[in-house]
Amino acid sequence: MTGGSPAQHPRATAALGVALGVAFTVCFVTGLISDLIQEPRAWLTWPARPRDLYRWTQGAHLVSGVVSIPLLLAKLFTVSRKLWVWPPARGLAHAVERLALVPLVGGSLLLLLTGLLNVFYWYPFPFSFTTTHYWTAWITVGALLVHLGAKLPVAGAALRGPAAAAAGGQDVLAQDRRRFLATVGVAAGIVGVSYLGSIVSPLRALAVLAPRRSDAGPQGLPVNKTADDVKVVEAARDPAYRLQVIGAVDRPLHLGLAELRARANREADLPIACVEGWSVGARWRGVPVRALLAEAGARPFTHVVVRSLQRQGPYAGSVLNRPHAMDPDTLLALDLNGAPLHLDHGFPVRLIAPNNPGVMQTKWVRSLEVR
Ligand SMILES: Nc1nc2c(c(=O)[nH]1)N[C@H]1C(S)=C(S)[C@@H](COP(=O)(O)O)O[C@H]1N2
Ligand SMILES: [Mo]
Repeated sequence: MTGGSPAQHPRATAALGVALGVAFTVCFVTGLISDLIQEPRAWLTWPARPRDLYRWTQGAHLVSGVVSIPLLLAKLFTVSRKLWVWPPARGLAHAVERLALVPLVGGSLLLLLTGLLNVFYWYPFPFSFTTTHYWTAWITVGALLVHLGAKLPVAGAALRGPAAAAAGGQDVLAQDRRRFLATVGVAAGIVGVSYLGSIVSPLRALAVLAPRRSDAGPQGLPVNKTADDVKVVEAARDPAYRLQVIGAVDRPLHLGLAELRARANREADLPIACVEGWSVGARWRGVPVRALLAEAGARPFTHVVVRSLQRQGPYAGSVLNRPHAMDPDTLLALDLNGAPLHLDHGFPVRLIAPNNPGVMQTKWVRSLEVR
């Protein structure tokens, strides 16, 4: 019916389509979650518990994304002959369906490529990664809905229909097709497990395809941005450093390192979950933000703005919503894994909170402003 290789059969296309549909849905939803919670929204309060929820959603984002790469390439292969049929459209509905393939295929490839480059810290594009990735996702999902509307009945029929006609030759073809799908499945599995290794610490040794090990770096944690990268070395080492607790408070605080250390009475095991493809748990010791707010006499507030000694860049600050600010394990950390915080991990103090995106775990904290 389709000619070409036995893999280029509607049944293979449909099976890959189902797998891709699941992977894309997981990837889209987990991506949206990450985007939504990085800005405070009136209608959504991201909770501070469970502690590892964000870590799991972003692990799912990463794994569903990388698994989609072999699935998508295989699916494009199964339909490659059909993409160039002539005439290009048999009517208006068919034309719409085929036009939607442009944003669908283009968008999918762009999403997977930019995501993968992000994991490898390579930004060869002149445009912003997050904005491009975000809007491409919406365009791709829109095109995917059109595609599903057109193809769901076809795919259903292909999956339900007889695997092969009774003729012996057809059996061989069906076998070839199954072998092809199994190979794609194994490839997707290897890629997925490998990236799972950069999220789940016990599987670390399996992270062979991931660009970095989650335990590389000072004090057993990776460093994306060093103090030198963002020019905070001098300010962080300045003996005149004071942490400011300001805003809607009765008694603003200005605390030096020794005063902070005297208040560092809480330990917590909390992960850093970076969207750029790794996450790792660590033991932190520091001053509970809640205790600082109480000491400063914080008035009723909705959020706390955290600012870094780093003056520029998208991660020079973050916002703690109320549940995060009030969680007893939300700390300004001074120690990491039993030793004083390394300069590149945010010395003199860094924010660490449960179920908080890595990008919001601000390093080199200069002030907390209660709002
Ligand atoms: N001031 C500041 N804090 C920051 C960042 C930064 O660039 N500047 N990077 C964030 C990101 S993206 C992550 S994942 C965590 C851990 O980053 P690290 O590996 O650079 O320590 O710190 C966060 N805190
Ligand atoms: Mo990150």
